[in-house]
Amino acid sequence: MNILIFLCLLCNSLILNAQLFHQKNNTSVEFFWNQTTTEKTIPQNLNIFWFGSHKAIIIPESISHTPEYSIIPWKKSSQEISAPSPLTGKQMGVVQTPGVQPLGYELDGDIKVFRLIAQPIEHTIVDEKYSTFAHLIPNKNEVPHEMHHALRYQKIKCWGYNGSTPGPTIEATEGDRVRIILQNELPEPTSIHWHGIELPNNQDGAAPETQRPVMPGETYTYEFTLYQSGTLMYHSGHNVMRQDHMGLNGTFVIHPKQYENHIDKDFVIMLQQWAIPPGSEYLNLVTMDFNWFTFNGHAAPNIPVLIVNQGERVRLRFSNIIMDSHPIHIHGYIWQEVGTEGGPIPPLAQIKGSTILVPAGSTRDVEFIAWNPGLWRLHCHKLHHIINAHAEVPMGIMEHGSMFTLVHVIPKNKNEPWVHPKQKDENV
Ligand SMILES: [Cu+2]
Repeated sequence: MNILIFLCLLCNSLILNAQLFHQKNNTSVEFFWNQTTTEKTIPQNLNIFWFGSHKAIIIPESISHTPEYSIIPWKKSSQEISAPSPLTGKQMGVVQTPGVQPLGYELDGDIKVFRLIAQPIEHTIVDEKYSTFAHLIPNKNEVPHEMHHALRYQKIKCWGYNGSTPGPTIEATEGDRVRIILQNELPEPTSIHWHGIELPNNQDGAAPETQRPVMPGETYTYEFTLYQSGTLMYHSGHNVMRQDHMGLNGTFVIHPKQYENHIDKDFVIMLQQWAIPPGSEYLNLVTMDFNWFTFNGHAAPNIPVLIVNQGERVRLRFSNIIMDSHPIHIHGYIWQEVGTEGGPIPPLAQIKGSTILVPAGSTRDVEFIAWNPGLWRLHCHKLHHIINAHAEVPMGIMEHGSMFTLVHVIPKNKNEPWVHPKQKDENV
């Protein structure tokens, strides 16, 4: 497969939707253009031509992302990328971010010190080799496989923190003093904005308004005290459209001073979306036609199943920094909206539902008691968001993809008949 990128000589931008993905011979090529395939003939040995209103130059993919040619370099070829900070993988809190390594901290006196390395990463969104939930589905329920759209493999060249996108969840407690040391291994300047956090202006990470951007190779230190609690976020505060879409975001959980130990399972799910031209590992950053949607950087069927025991109190924290809203729905339960990025919602104001809309730039926390055993779907209810690469799938029976996973509520006693909690009350 010979993938080429088109660079417009007039508007000086990459024509990212126009991607050659198959070269039949020297002169006839197929283009993917606004989700339709057209065939064009290009004179041999000519690498400049008109494509619609764009005068385009064809650059082979092998050199299109090198510093000499690229407008959007993913990584400088000479760049050294560090291994994730040794604090990565160190579980020191109580929340789980399935699919993302936890992040521990060091103590400097009373200050909790976290380390984030912003860096180019190669990240696998979905790997056709395995499914996290196929083994849970009874064989007798399977539709003949030939009727299915096949699973597929999708890797992306993107940016992340400490080797992952989203970056690791930062977990601290109201009243803590935190220090976050950012190391920039990106090919361009960056900063981190602490989204929703009430802090001094010079710690807000809005470069260049409140700080000089952190140049490639530089390290920068943020330090502030946490005066609030809730599910908050962090993301790039410089060249935001590109850097956030490239994957530079994460969740920042601040527990209340009086820790709520009534929560048995506390999960963070960060919502992300990507536009990936067919056959490519590079992101299209200039379209709003997203075709991959992920929970914690993974698409179904690779999103970890959330495993809880019957009777446990479960909290799900959804965080969403990117540009679309996602209505996340659960089967078999009515949950309660208990928090936003503004903190806990007073009990009398909590709304019940089975779907929670998570707007762009917001977080939503829901809670439920896992009374109902079984396999329950948890997914976005924008239906294009539960299909992988929806622009190119054939309309067969399509495997669920993108923002789709299961909550597996393990029964206390497998042989017990199903009982609704209200029924139990009636029997008392
Ligand atoms: Cu969605």
